[in-house]
Amino acid sequence: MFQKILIANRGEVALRIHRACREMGIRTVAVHSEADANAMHVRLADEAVCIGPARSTDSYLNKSAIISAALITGADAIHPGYGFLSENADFAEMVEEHGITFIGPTAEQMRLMGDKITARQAAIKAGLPVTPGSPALESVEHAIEWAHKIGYPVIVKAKDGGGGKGMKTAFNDEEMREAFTMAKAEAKASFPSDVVYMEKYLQKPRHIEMQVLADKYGHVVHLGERDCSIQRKNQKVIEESPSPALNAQQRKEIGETVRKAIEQIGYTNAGTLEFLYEDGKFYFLEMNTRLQVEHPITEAVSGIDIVREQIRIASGAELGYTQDDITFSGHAIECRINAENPETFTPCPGKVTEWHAPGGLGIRVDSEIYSGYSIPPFYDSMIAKLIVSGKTRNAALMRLRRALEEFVIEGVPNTIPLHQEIISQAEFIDGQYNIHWLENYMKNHQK
Ligand code: MV4
Repeated sequence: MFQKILIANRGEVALRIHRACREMGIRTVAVHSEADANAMHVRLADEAVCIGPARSTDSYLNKSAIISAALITGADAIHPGYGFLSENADFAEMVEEHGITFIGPTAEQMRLMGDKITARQAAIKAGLPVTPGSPALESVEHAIEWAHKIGYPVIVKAKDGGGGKGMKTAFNDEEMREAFTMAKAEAKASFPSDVVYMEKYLQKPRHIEMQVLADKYGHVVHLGERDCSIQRKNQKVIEESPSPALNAQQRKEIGETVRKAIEQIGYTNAGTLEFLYEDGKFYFLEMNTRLQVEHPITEAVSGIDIVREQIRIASGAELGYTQDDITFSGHAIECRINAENPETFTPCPGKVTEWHAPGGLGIRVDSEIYSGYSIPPFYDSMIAKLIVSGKTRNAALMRLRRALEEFVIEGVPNTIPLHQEIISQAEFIDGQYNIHWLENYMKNHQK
């Protein structure tokens, strides 16, 4: 097992990784920018190294500074967390070339599953269901030809797209001409490649993702699903597990399909397969080859410490259990609490003058914030994750209502009132929502 792990991240996820290390008897090295000298992740770690100026590109994205910090402190592994370098195959490769273990999949697996087109091909080969789709589109005429084959509506996507950029829907030939031209132009402006392709457009899907763990000996388990449909502008707002849309039989089926696919692909460590779900059917979208923000709801219902498992797997340990050993119990919901202006949703950094996190049975708060902490303006606006669990969805909901009421955050505007509003809506309470629900709701309830 590792003696010392360098945590190549900041914020709550750096704390999350530190906590797993501590419980495993592993020492930790924090890295930080000049703006983060007073951050909680720096205070908790056994050692800390300043890796550069405030801007992420100069610090948390600075590969050689991070690897140098690991070499100087004698760390034998690096955990990248999420965001920053977590899905950067070149970084993973560099880390390994320096004799340090990268806690995650191999660079090769990251490249295969990180590229949308190759991931889609690998998914099809491994038996995962996907939306009907086209090859790369050469011209408007070619696009229209494919749209007729697939049947309207369709969605044109950039090969290298992300965050919804370069995506255009078309419901007929006229719209197709514009969608193709616009998607291609947006792709050219924003991504390395202006290659676009199309898929059948699903109009009211849910976003459901499956968590997997795989060791280096071909053992794979799934840890059930997370429903992440409550989102706006491609940012998840609330996630829950299990999904209110699935029954036990459907969960078992998609779980087994995913487990076999991961086995066939030969992927290792923790990963998440994203699907759209509509009318009882799943469609693979893409894979995240990292730990995810919303992993705690899976931990709550499966009882498995995902970060601990990532570290064990990376060190060469066997999973030591099979799918039949995993049981799911209860229901968990996570609210992402961001420091942002409630009207414009722009980040609002500043000093947190009062901080009191809720507690009690079934409550988990993952946050780097303390009373008197100044949130720097350079990074993501998420300041806390509130995770509640209960025996049933309704019990979790009642507990969530109570916990949001108990939460005290003063000094910075934040999204607690938004969460309170969402969870009081009939559609949310009934679990009747899709990926468009929150944006539609907000459009219709502007103050
Ligand atoms: C889709 C889709 C409907 N049909 N593909 C948006 C982000 C990108 N990762 C994939 N996205 C979508 N792909 C087909 N064939 C709808 C979306 C989509 C979406 C997906 C997941 C979560 C939020 C979303 C918000 C808008 C659109």
